[in-house]
Amino acid sequence: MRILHTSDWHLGKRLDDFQRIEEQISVLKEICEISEREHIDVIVVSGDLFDTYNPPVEAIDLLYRALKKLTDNGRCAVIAIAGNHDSPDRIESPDPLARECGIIFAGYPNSVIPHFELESGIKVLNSEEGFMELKIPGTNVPLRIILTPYANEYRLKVFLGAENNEEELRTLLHQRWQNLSDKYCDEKGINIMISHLFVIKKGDAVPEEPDDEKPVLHVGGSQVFYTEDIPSQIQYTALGHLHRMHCVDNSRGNVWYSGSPLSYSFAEANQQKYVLITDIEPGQKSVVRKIELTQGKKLLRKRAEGMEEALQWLGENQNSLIELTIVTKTFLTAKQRNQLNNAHSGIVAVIPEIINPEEQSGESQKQIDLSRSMKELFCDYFKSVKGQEPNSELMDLFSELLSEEEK
Ligand SMILES: [Mn+2]
Repeated sequence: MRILHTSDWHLGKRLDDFQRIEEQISVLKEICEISEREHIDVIVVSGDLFDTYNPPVEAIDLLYRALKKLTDNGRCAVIAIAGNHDSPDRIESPDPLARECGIIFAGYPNSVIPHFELESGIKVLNSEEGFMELKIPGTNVPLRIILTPYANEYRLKVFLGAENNEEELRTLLHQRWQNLSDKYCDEKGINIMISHLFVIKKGDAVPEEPDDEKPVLHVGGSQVFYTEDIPSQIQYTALGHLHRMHCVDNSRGNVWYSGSPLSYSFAEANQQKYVLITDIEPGQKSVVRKIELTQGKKLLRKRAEGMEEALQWLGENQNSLIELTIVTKTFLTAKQRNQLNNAHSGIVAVIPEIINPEEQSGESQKQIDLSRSMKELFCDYFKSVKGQEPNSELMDLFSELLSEEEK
């Protein structure tokens, strides 16, 4: 059985003012082409399908079109779960229609996939909370899938009946996975897991999460799970959440993040993007291959020594999105900014790095002392912007605002 694993599409995501939808259309088309060429049996999208709970219309349109295309008229099963950026209810809402095409959505860790059968041969053989067993056309071997879409700590605790700390949550989730595996996952079938969680191999360094993730995931403590919590019957674990493609652990079953199909922040600058293809036979170790994606724009970070170098480099790196640091003696003039923007249409940010030894030792380098009072800080700020002390009328107004804030 051949499985294509992708995740973190973040449809509708922008980079500052830059739309990425055209790139998303192209890269999903590329994934469809890879799927056809490789004769894929099952496609897995491991969460963060959309970038927000209320995605724009063109993102919704793109998701359904792309998933429908990937099913190849119901021949190929497509399984997509919710990530922390997705609204679980929104993900599941088109489910009855989607199932008719061979698309299966799971929004919650306790979602139950209803029994159904398609003319193409896709059939749900078994189903309970967080688990399903599928018949896939063209093979007699059943596919067992443990499904754990993203749940925040609170929801996960309620779902698992956990009360206390992270350690307990981890143990309970492990027990749940193990019980499902012991019940369904023997060597007569193929056993995989699909999840949108932060998973590391115990003892490994904790990788950086995507730029936008930290506030979401770390409310009330970090939820890190370990590959040792994954039951030994599971031959492949298709993870979503981290945007860099990598193997988390291949000591027993293979555990991989496919990563996102596009670089979505400058923390991912210069990353090559992939989809993963896994061949699995019953009772055997899975074999994983990566296939490069070529359609997205590269995100590039560049530090240029002056305007001349910047303009030349911009000319040489056209089809990309750029964060440009420019070493300069003064602040950039409006004219210089125009020159840069005329040289390249994908400049996301220009950061002037001012080198001026005389000024550096002076006023501009002064540290802000946050232990001082709000009024003193305001005075300083006003002086630095206006070049004079605020008058008493303004200070009275400021005091009034402060006292209202305190109330
Ligand atoms: Mn995520």
